[in-house]
Amino acid sequence: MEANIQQKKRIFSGIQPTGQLTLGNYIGALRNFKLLEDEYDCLYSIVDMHALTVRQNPAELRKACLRTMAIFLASGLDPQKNIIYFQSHVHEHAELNWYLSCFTYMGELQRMTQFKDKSAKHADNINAGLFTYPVLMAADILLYMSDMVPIGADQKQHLELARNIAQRFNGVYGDVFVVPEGYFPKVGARVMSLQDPTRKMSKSDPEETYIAILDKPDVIRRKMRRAKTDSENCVEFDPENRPGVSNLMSILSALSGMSMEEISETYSGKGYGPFKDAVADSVISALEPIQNEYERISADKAYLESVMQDGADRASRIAHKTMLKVRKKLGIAPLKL
Ligand code: ATP
Ligand code: LTN
Repeated sequence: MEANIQQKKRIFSGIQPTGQLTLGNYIGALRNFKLLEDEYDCLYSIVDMHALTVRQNPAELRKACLRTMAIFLASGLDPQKNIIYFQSHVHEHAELNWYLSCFTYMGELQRMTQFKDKSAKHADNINAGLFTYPVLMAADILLYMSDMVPIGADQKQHLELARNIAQRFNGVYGDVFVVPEGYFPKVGARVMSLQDPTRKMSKSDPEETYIAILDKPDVIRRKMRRAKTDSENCVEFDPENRPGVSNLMSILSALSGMSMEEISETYSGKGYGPFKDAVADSVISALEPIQNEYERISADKAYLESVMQDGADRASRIAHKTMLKVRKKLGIAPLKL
């Protein structure tokens, strides 16, 4: 059985249940999850322990966890084909996190740009978890011997660190971990904020800066119309000088399959109005089916619970095997001699 599972390459990815999932999460990560489910053996985790690096309201976090799970399922991920589960339900993540932290250098963590950004954002709570966050992420990935990790461009640096940790560990103990590769979308790997297109769209920023996967059509249209562009009325892909328009073009291209040239030809010289409406239309038609499914799935608590339990069981079985190997290699005392 296990041998069969291992014939397919393995994929792991995680999304934090912090607030509302955004169009950036969808284009950068979630959409690819579905595309990979037939060819690979996939684990998709709601990384709730990562979410605690920023102070959370418990009732809100609990809701966000279930909402994220329902969005995973509503986006079409099949829980039979994929292992969909909560990070905190598999205790081995925390254990491997500790072991790997002993193979990670302070200097490496100090270079992480997400740590620098988040420390600036949460200057009153620069906790040790925020600093060691990438080690837990490495543990998530390495625990399942993952070959590939579908992520947005903002996670490239963290993945590189996970690779370095795996290689360092393997250098000492032999080939224990698989060294994972990143999988990035061709267009839309970094969807930018609608209000400050030099920054990435982020679910922990103010509402008007992002489109939530669950935003209704009128809200999407309004946010798109208000999205920052420039005064030149020129639909041309130039991220450096026209970050706002270029961001909207990337969104349209990622969702419609149109090339940048086609978009330019179709919408240049007509003012930004029709262009922004077209972007809004493409977003609405991509998100509408997910929203309809979401309504149905989120009302079915028994189903959500069964997916959670099954995911935790299946993930735990793999995690358990990895940890037996890791503990043995490290010389950690086994219970049975
Ligand atoms: P937060 O704002 O709470 O830090 P986030 O919006 O960055 O959250 P995560 O849960 O950290 O979201 O990310 C989940 C996945 O979505 C990751 O693979 C990440 O690379 C991807 N992602 C997040 N934001 C974007 C974006 N703006 N463009 C493309 N991909 C993104
Ligand atoms: N760090 C990621 C979320 C995340 C993740 C992972 C992504 C946690 N563990 C493992 C891929 C694989 C983020 O902030 N977007």
